[in-house]
Amino acid sequence: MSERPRPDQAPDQAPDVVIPALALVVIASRPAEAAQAFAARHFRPEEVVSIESERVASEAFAAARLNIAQRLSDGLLTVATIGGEGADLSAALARLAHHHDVAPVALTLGRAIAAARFPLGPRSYEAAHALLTPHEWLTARIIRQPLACDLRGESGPFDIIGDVHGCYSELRDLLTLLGYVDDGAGGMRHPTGRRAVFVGDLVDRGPGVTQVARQVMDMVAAGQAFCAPGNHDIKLMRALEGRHVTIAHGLQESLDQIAALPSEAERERFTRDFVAFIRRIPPYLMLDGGALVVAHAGLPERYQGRISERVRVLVFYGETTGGEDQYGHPERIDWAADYHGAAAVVYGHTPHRETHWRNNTINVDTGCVHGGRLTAVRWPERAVVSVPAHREYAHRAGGLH
Ligand SMILES: [Mn+2]
Repeated sequence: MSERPRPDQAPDQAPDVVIPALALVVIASRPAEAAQAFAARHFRPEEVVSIESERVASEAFAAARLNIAQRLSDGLLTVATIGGEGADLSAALARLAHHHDVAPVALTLGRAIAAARFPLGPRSYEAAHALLTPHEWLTARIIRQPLACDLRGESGPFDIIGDVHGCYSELRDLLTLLGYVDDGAGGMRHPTGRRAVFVGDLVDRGPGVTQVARQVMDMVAAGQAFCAPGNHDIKLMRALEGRHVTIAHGLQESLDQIAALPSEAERERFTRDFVAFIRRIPPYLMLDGGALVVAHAGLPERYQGRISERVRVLVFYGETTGGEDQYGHPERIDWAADYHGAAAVVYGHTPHRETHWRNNTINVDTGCVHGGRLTAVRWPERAVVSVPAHREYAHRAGGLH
Protein backbone atom coordinates (compact mmCIF):
# COMPACT_ATOMS: atom_id res chain seq x y z
CA MET A 1 0.00 0.00 0.00
CA SER A 2 1.20 3.50 -0.76
CA GLU A 3 2.50 5.68 2.04
CA ARG A 4 1.78 8.82 0.09
CA PRO A 5 -1.26 10.66 1.47
CA ARG A 6 -4.14 11.23 -0.90
CA PRO A 7 -4.86 14.87 -1.74
CA ASP A 8 -8.04 14.90 0.41
CA GLN A 9 -6.17 13.77 3.51
CA ALA A 10 -4.11 15.76 5.96
CA PRO A 11 -0.40 15.03 5.40
CA ASP A 12 -0.05 13.17 8.71
CA GLN A 13 -3.21 11.13 8.20
CA ALA A 14 -2.54 7.44 7.58
CA PRO A 15 -4.07 6.01 4.42
CA ASP A 16 -7.48 4.36 4.73
CA VAL A 17 -7.36 0.60 4.94
CA VAL A 18 -10.21 -0.73 2.81
CA ILE A 19 -11.27 -4.28 3.62
CA PRO A 20 -14.18 -6.38 2.33
CA ALA A 21 -17.15 -6.35 4.72
CA LEU A 22 -16.80 -10.14 4.87
CA ALA A 23 -13.12 -11.07 5.23
CA LEU A 24 -10.64 -12.83 7.44
CA VAL A 25 -8.33 -9.97 8.42
CA VAL A 26 -4.99 -11.27 9.67
CA ILE A 27 -3.18 -8.57 11.65
CA ALA A 28 0.49 -9.24 12.37
CA SER A 29 2.99 -7.35 14.50
CA ARG A 30 6.19 -8.15 16.32
CA PRO A 31 5.53 -8.57 19.18
CA ALA A 32 1.84 -9.54 18.86
CA GLU A 33 0.67 -6.99 21.46
CA ALA A 34 0.55 -4.15 18.93
CA ALA A 35 -1.73 -6.20 16.66
CA GLN A 36 -3.99 -7.00 19.61
CA ALA A 37 -4.19 -3.35 20.63
CA PHE A 38 -4.88 -2.30 17.05
CA ALA A 39 -7.66 -4.89 16.70
CA ALA A 40 -9.22 -3.79 20.00
CA ARG A 41 -9.20 -0.20 18.79
CA HIS A 42 -10.69 -0.79 15.34
CA PHE A 43 -12.91 -3.87 15.64
CA ARG A 44 -15.65 -5.15 17.93
CA PRO A 45 -14.45 -7.52 20.68
CA GLU A 46 -16.42 -10.50 19.33
CA GLU A 47 -14.80 -10.08 15.91
CA VAL A 48 -11.27 -10.55 17.22
CA VAL A 49 -9.50 -13.86 17.80
CA SER A 50 -5.99 -13.56 19.28
CA ILE A 51 -3.75 -16.45 18.33
CA GLU A 52 -1.26 -16.84 21.14
CA SER A 53 0.99 -19.38 19.44
CA GLU A 54 3.10 -19.04 16.32
CA ARG A 55 2.82 -22.75 15.58
CA VAL A 56 0.06 -24.39 13.56
CA ALA A 57 0.52 -27.60 15.57
CA SER A 58 -0.49 -26.04 18.88
CA GLU A 59 -3.56 -26.24 21.08
CA ALA A 60 -3.84 -22.47 20.96
CA PHE A 61 -4.16 -22.52 17.18
CA ALA A 62 -6.56 -25.48 17.20
CA ALA A 63 -8.89 -23.59 19.54
CA ALA A 64 -8.61 -20.34 17.56
CA ARG A 65 -9.19 -22.24 14.32
CA LEU A 66 -12.52 -23.63 15.55
CA ASN A 67 -13.64 -20.19 16.63
CA ILE A 68 -12.62 -18.59 13.31
CA ALA A 69 -14.19 -21.40 11.26
CA GLN A 70 -17.51 -20.99 13.07
CA ARG A 71 -17.57 -17.23 12.48
CA LEU A 72 -16.64 -17.53 8.79
CA SER A 73 -19.23 -20.26 8.34
CA ASP A 74 -21.79 -17.84 9.79
CA GLY A 75 -20.68 -15.16 7.32
CA LEU A 76 -19.14 -12.86 9.94
CA LEU A 77 -16.07 -10.67 9.45
CA THR A 78 -13.28 -12.03 11.61
CA VAL A 79 -9.94 -10.62 12.73
CA ALA A 80 -7.04 -12.87 13.71
CA THR A 81 -4.08 -11.26 15.49
CA ILE A 82 -0.75 -13.03 15.26
CA GLY A 83 2.90 -12.40 16.08
CA GLY A 84 5.66 -11.76 13.64
CA GLU A 85 6.85 -15.33 13.02
CA GLY A 86 5.36 -18.45 11.53
CA ALA A 87 4.78 -18.41 7.78
CA ASP A 88 2.91 -21.71 8.21
CA LEU A 89 0.40 -19.90 10.39
CA SER A 90 -0.37 -17.19 7.83
CA ALA A 91 -0.73 -19.86 5.11
CA ALA A 92 -3.05 -21.95 7.31
CA LEU A 93 -5.24 -18.90 7.96
CA ALA A 94 -5.47 -18.13 4.23
CA ARG A 95 -6.54 -21.73 3.54
CA LEU A 96 -9.15 -21.52 6.29
CA ALA A 97 -10.62 -18.35 4.74
CA HIS A 98 -10.72 -19.88 1.23
CA HIS A 99 -12.39 -22.98 2.62
CA HIS A 100 -15.27 -20.74 3.69
CA ASP A 101 -15.27 -18.68 0.46
CA VAL A 102 -14.09 -15.63 2.38
CA ALA A 103 -11.23 -13.34 1.30
CA PRO A 104 -8.08 -13.44 3.46
CA VAL A 105 -6.61 -9.97 3.90
CA ALA A 106 -3.33 -9.21 5.67
CA LEU A 107 -2.51 -6.10 7.67
CA THR A 108 1.03 -5.77 9.00
CA LEU A 109 2.11 -3.26 11.62
CA GLY A 110 5.68 -1.96 11.65
CA ARG A 111 8.69 -2.66 9.49
CA ALA A 112 9.72 -5.93 11.15
CA ILE A 113 7.25 -8.16 9.25
CA ALA A 114 8.40 -9.53 5.92
CA ALA A 115 5.88 -9.10 3.10
CA ALA A 116 6.79 -12.64 2.00
CA ARG A 117 4.75 -13.95 4.91
CA PHE A 118 1.58 -12.84 3.14
CA PRO A 119 2.01 -13.70 -0.53
CA LEU A 120 -0.73 -12.43 -2.82
CA GLY A 121 -2.53 -14.79 -5.16
CA PRO A 122 -5.73 -16.70 -5.85
CA ARG A 123 -4.85 -19.41 -3.29
CA SER A 124 -3.25 -17.02 -0.85
CA TYR A 125 -3.94 -13.45 0.33
CA GLU A 126 -6.25 -11.19 -1.64
CA ALA A 127 -4.60 -8.02 -0.33
CA ALA A 128 -1.81 -7.06 2.05
CA HIS A 129 -1.88 -3.69 3.77
CA ALA A 130 0.98 -2.24 5.79
CA LEU A 131 0.93 0.46 8.45
CA LEU A 132 4.54 1.29 9.19
CA THR A 133 4.61 3.60 12.19
CA PRO A 134 2.75 3.71 15.52
CA HIS A 135 1.36 7.08 14.40
CA GLU A 136 -0.23 5.36 11.38
CA TRP A 137 -1.67 2.62 13.60
CA LEU A 138 -3.40 5.27 15.65
CA THR A 139 -4.70 7.42 12.82
CA ALA A 140 -5.60 4.77 10.24
CA ARG A 141 -9.24 4.30 9.39
CA ILE A 142 -10.64 0.87 8.58
CA ILE A 143 -13.24 1.11 5.82
CA ARG A 144 -15.53 -1.89 5.41
CA GLN A 145 -16.51 -2.17 1.78
CA PRO A 146 -19.66 -4.15 0.95
CA LEU A 147 -19.02 -7.05 -1.43
CA ALA A 148 -19.74 -6.29 -5.10
CA CYS A 149 -22.75 -8.65 -5.03
CA ASP A 150 -24.30 -6.78 -2.09
CA LEU A 151 -27.05 -4.68 -3.67
CA ARG A 152 -29.43 -5.30 -0.78
CA GLY A 153 -30.12 -1.58 -0.66
CA GLU A 154 -31.71 -1.75 -4.12
CA SER A 155 -35.37 -2.61 -3.82
CA GLY A 156 -37.85 -3.48 -6.53
CA PRO A 157 -40.09 -3.72 -8.28
CA PHE A 158 -37.95 -5.63 -10.77
CA ASP A 159 -38.50 -7.56 -13.99
CA ILE A 160 -35.91 -10.34 -14.09
CA ILE A 161 -35.17 -11.46 -17.65
CA GLY A 162 -33.75 -14.85 -18.70
CA ASP A 163 -31.00 -15.74 -21.20
CA VAL A 164 -31.38 -13.40 -24.20
CA HIS A 165 -28.57 -14.82 -26.41
CA GLY A 166 -28.76 -12.07 -29.00
CA CYS A 167 -32.56 -12.24 -29.46
CA TYR A 168 -32.90 -8.47 -29.80
CA SER A 169 -36.39 -8.38 -31.40
CA GLU A 170 -37.77 -10.60 -28.65
CA LEU A 171 -36.05 -8.49 -25.97
CA ARG A 172 -37.79 -5.39 -27.36
CA ASP A 173 -41.10 -7.33 -27.48
CA LEU A 174 -40.71 -8.44 -23.87
CA LEU A 175 -39.67 -5.03 -22.52
CA THR A 176 -42.61 -3.45 -24.37
CA LEU A 177 -45.03 -6.06 -22.99
CA LEU A 178 -43.65 -5.33 -19.50
CA GLY A 179 -44.43 -1.64 -20.02
CA TYR A 180 -40.97 -0.24 -20.77
CA VAL A 181 -40.82 2.65 -23.22
CA ASP A 182 -38.03 4.06 -25.36
CA ASP A 183 -36.19 6.76 -23.44
CA GLY A 184 -35.08 8.48 -26.65
CA ALA A 185 -31.40 7.78 -25.91
CA GLY A 186 -31.19 4.13 -26.95
CA GLY A 187 -32.27 2.79 -23.58
CA MET A 188 -35.67 1.74 -22.30
CA ARG A 189 -37.25 2.75 -19.03
CA HIS A 190 -40.42 1.96 -17.14
CA PRO A 191 -42.79 4.89 -16.44
CA THR A 192 -43.51 3.66 -12.90
CA GLY A 193 -39.86 3.07 -12.03
CA ARG A 194 -39.66 -0.71 -12.43
CA ARG A 195 -36.15 -1.88 -13.29
CA ALA A 196 -34.94 -4.79 -15.37
CA VAL A 197 -32.50 -7.39 -14.05
CA PHE A 198 -30.73 -9.67 -16.52
CA VAL A 199 -29.64 -13.17 -15.47
CA GLY A 200 -26.86 -13.07 -18.08
CA ASP A 201 -25.98 -14.80 -21.36
CA LEU A 202 -26.78 -11.69 -23.38
CA VAL A 203 -24.62 -12.91 -26.26
CA ASP A 204 -23.89 -15.86 -28.60
CA ARG A 205 -26.10 -17.92 -30.92
CA GLY A 206 -28.71 -15.27 -31.81
CA PRO A 207 -28.71 -12.60 -34.55
CA GLY A 208 -28.72 -9.40 -32.46
CA VAL A 209 -25.76 -9.83 -30.11
CA THR A 210 -24.37 -6.31 -30.35
CA GLN A 211 -27.82 -4.68 -30.12
CA VAL A 212 -28.74 -6.74 -27.03
CA ALA A 213 -25.43 -6.00 -25.34
CA ARG A 214 -25.68 -2.29 -26.19
CA GLN A 215 -29.29 -2.13 -24.95
CA VAL A 216 -28.42 -3.76 -21.63
CA MET A 217 -25.25 -1.68 -21.17
CA ASP A 218 -27.23 1.51 -21.84
CA MET A 219 -29.99 0.51 -19.41
CA VAL A 220 -27.48 -0.36 -16.68
CA ALA A 221 -25.59 2.90 -17.24
CA ALA A 222 -28.87 4.83 -16.99
CA GLY A 223 -29.80 3.10 -13.72
CA GLN A 224 -32.71 1.29 -15.42
CA ALA A 225 -31.28 -2.22 -15.11
CA PHE A 226 -28.88 -4.57 -13.35
CA CYS A 227 -27.06 -7.45 -14.96
CA ALA A 228 -25.37 -10.59 -13.71
CA PRO A 229 -22.90 -12.14 -16.15
CA GLY A 230 -23.45 -15.54 -17.74
CA ASN A 231 -20.81 -18.01 -18.90
CA HIS A 232 -21.26 -16.88 -22.52
CA ASP A 233 -20.68 -13.23 -21.57
CA ILE A 234 -17.51 -14.17 -19.68
CA LYS A 235 -16.21 -16.23 -22.58
CA LEU A 236 -16.88 -13.50 -25.17
CA MET A 237 -15.15 -11.00 -22.88
CA ARG A 238 -12.09 -13.30 -22.75
CA ALA A 239 -12.08 -13.74 -26.51
CA LEU A 240 -12.27 -9.95 -27.00
CA GLU A 241 -9.39 -9.52 -24.57
CA GLY A 242 -7.35 -11.66 -26.94
CA ARG A 243 -7.15 -14.64 -24.63
CA HIS A 244 -7.25 -18.14 -26.02
CA VAL A 245 -10.76 -19.61 -25.86
CA THR A 246 -12.37 -22.48 -27.74
CA ILE A 247 -14.75 -21.08 -30.34
CA ALA A 248 -17.97 -23.07 -29.82
CA HIS A 249 -21.56 -22.78 -28.60
CA GLY A 250 -22.40 -19.71 -30.67
CA LEU A 251 -19.31 -17.63 -29.88
CA GLN A 252 -18.47 -17.43 -33.60
CA GLU A 253 -21.80 -15.67 -34.29
CA SER A 254 -20.94 -13.01 -31.71
CA LEU A 255 -17.45 -12.48 -33.15
CA ASP A 256 -18.87 -12.31 -36.70
CA GLN A 257 -21.48 -9.74 -35.69
CA ILE A 258 -18.88 -7.60 -33.94
CA ALA A 259 -16.61 -7.88 -37.02
CA ALA A 260 -19.56 -6.76 -39.17
CA LEU A 261 -20.02 -3.48 -37.29
CA PRO A 262 -19.74 -0.69 -39.89
CA SER A 263 -16.43 0.87 -38.85
CA GLU A 264 -13.21 0.09 -37.05
CA ALA A 265 -14.09 2.79 -34.50
CA GLU A 266 -17.41 1.07 -33.73
CA ARG A 267 -15.77 -2.33 -33.45
CA GLU A 268 -13.20 -0.91 -31.04
CA ARG A 269 -15.83 0.94 -29.03
CA PHE A 270 -18.07 -2.11 -28.70
CA THR A 271 -15.13 -4.32 -27.69
CA ARG A 272 -13.87 -1.82 -25.12
CA ASP A 273 -17.34 -1.15 -23.67
CA PHE A 274 -18.37 -4.81 -23.47
CA VAL A 275 -15.11 -5.95 -21.85
CA ALA A 276 -15.28 -3.11 -19.30
CA PHE A 277 -18.96 -3.82 -18.62
CA ILE A 278 -18.56 -7.56 -17.97
CA ARG A 279 -15.42 -6.88 -15.89
CA ARG A 280 -17.28 -4.32 -13.77
CA ILE A 281 -20.58 -6.07 -12.98
CA PRO A 282 -20.69 -8.30 -9.88
CA PRO A 283 -20.69 -12.10 -10.39
CA TYR A 284 -24.23 -12.27 -9.02
CA LEU A 285 -26.70 -9.93 -7.36
CA MET A 286 -28.29 -9.82 -3.91
CA LEU A 287 -31.21 -7.40 -4.08
CA ASP A 288 -34.16 -6.14 -2.09
CA GLY A 289 -32.78 -6.43 1.43
CA GLY A 290 -31.39 -9.87 0.61
CA ALA A 291 -34.80 -11.33 -0.26
CA LEU A 292 -33.80 -11.83 -3.91
CA VAL A 293 -30.69 -13.43 -5.42
CA VAL A 294 -30.10 -13.30 -9.17
CA ALA A 295 -27.31 -15.62 -10.35
CA HIS A 296 -26.84 -16.97 -13.87
CA ALA A 297 -26.69 -20.67 -12.94
CA GLY A 298 -28.29 -20.28 -9.50
CA LEU A 299 -26.61 -20.29 -6.09
CA PRO A 300 -27.09 -22.59 -3.09
CA GLU A 301 -27.75 -20.79 0.17
CA ARG A 302 -24.38 -21.50 1.78
CA TYR A 303 -22.59 -19.42 -0.89
CA GLN A 304 -24.95 -16.44 -0.88
CA GLY A 305 -23.22 -13.28 0.32
CA ARG A 306 -19.76 -14.68 -0.52
CA ILE A 307 -17.47 -14.15 -3.49
CA SER A 308 -14.64 -16.56 -4.25
CA GLU A 309 -13.23 -18.46 -7.19
CA ARG A 310 -15.50 -21.39 -6.31
CA VAL A 311 -18.55 -19.10 -6.14
CA ARG A 312 -17.68 -17.58 -9.54
CA VAL A 313 -17.46 -20.98 -11.19
CA LEU A 314 -20.72 -21.99 -9.53
CA VAL A 315 -22.72 -18.94 -10.61
CA PHE A 316 -21.36 -18.97 -14.18
CA TYR A 317 -21.43 -22.70 -14.95
CA GLY A 318 -23.40 -24.41 -12.20
CA GLU A 319 -22.52 -27.75 -10.69
CA THR A 320 -22.28 -30.66 -13.06
CA THR A 321 -21.65 -34.34 -12.46
CA GLY A 322 -18.90 -34.33 -15.11
CA GLY A 323 -21.05 -36.63 -17.26
CA GLU A 324 -23.23 -35.86 -20.29
CA ASP A 325 -26.81 -36.65 -21.18
CA GLN A 326 -27.80 -38.56 -24.34
CA TYR A 327 -27.60 -35.33 -26.40
CA GLY A 328 -24.12 -34.33 -25.21
CA HIS A 329 -25.30 -31.61 -22.79
CA PRO A 330 -23.48 -31.53 -19.43
CA GLU A 331 -25.37 -33.42 -16.75
CA ARG A 332 -26.34 -30.83 -14.15
CA ILE A 333 -26.74 -31.23 -10.43
CA ASP A 334 -30.26 -30.14 -9.51
CA TRP A 335 -29.24 -27.77 -6.70
CA ALA A 336 -32.75 -26.26 -6.51
CA ALA A 337 -34.32 -29.63 -5.64
CA ASP A 338 -33.22 -29.30 -2.02
CA TYR A 339 -33.02 -25.51 -1.76
CA HIS A 340 -34.36 -24.23 1.57
CA GLY A 341 -32.96 -20.70 1.58
CA ALA A 342 -34.92 -17.66 2.71
CA ALA A 343 -33.87 -15.68 -0.39
CA ALA A 344 -35.69 -16.32 -3.65
CA VAL A 345 -33.19 -17.31 -6.36
CA VAL A 346 -33.88 -16.36 -9.98
CA TYR A 347 -31.54 -17.93 -12.53
CA GLY A 348 -31.20 -19.17 -16.10
CA HIS A 349 -28.42 -21.09 -17.86
CA THR A 350 -30.27 -24.32 -18.70
CA PRO A 351 -33.16 -23.92 -21.14
CA HIS A 352 -36.51 -25.47 -20.32
CA ARG A 353 -39.81 -25.31 -22.17
CA GLU A 354 -41.81 -24.55 -19.03
CA THR A 355 -40.95 -22.40 -16.05
CA HIS A 356 -42.38 -22.46 -12.55
CA TRP A 357 -41.40 -21.59 -9.00
CA ARG A 358 -39.84 -24.48 -7.13
CA ASN A 359 -38.53 -24.27 -3.55
CA ASN A 360 -38.37 -20.46 -3.80
CA THR A 361 -36.28 -20.66 -7.00
CA ILE A 362 -37.18 -20.13 -10.65
CA ASN A 363 -35.29 -20.80 -13.88
CA VAL A 364 -36.30 -18.12 -16.39
CA ASP A 365 -34.32 -19.52 -19.34
CA THR A 366 -37.06 -20.72 -21.65
CA GLY A 367 -34.77 -21.17 -24.64
CA CYS A 368 -35.77 -18.17 -26.77
CA VAL A 369 -32.78 -18.59 -29.08
CA HIS A 370 -33.79 -22.23 -29.57
CA GLY A 371 -37.27 -21.20 -30.73
CA GLY A 372 -38.80 -21.18 -27.23
CA ARG A 373 -39.79 -18.03 -25.36
CA LEU A 374 -38.07 -15.07 -23.70
CA THR A 375 -39.26 -14.94 -20.12
CA ALA A 376 -39.28 -12.47 -17.25
CA VAL A 377 -40.43 -12.94 -13.69
CA ARG A 378 -41.83 -9.90 -11.94
CA TRP A 379 -40.59 -9.16 -8.43
CA PRO A 380 -42.10 -8.98 -5.86
CA GLU A 381 -45.21 -10.20 -7.72
CA ARG A 382 -43.53 -13.49 -8.75
CA ALA A 383 -45.65 -13.47 -11.91
CA VAL A 384 -44.17 -14.93 -15.10
CA VAL A 385 -44.40 -12.91 -18.36
CA SER A 386 -43.03 -14.17 -21.67
CA VAL A 387 -42.99 -13.60 -25.42
CA PRO A 388 -42.49 -16.20 -28.16
CA ALA A 389 -39.33 -16.43 -30.26
CA HIS A 390 -39.79 -15.18 -33.82
CA ARG A 391 -38.01 -18.32 -34.95
CA GLU A 392 -35.46 -20.96 -33.96
CA TYR A 393 -32.07 -19.26 -34.33
CA ALA A 394 -29.91 -22.10 -33.02
CA HIS A 395 -30.75 -25.77 -32.91
CA ARG A 396 -30.55 -27.49 -29.57
CA ALA A 397 -29.88 -31.20 -29.75
CA GLY A 398 -32.82 -33.04 -28.24
CA GLY A 399 -34.95 -29.86 -28.26
CA LEU A 400 -36.33 -28.08 -25.20
CA HIS A 401 -37.68 -30.10 -22.28
MN1 LIG B 1 -27.50 -19.53 -21.66
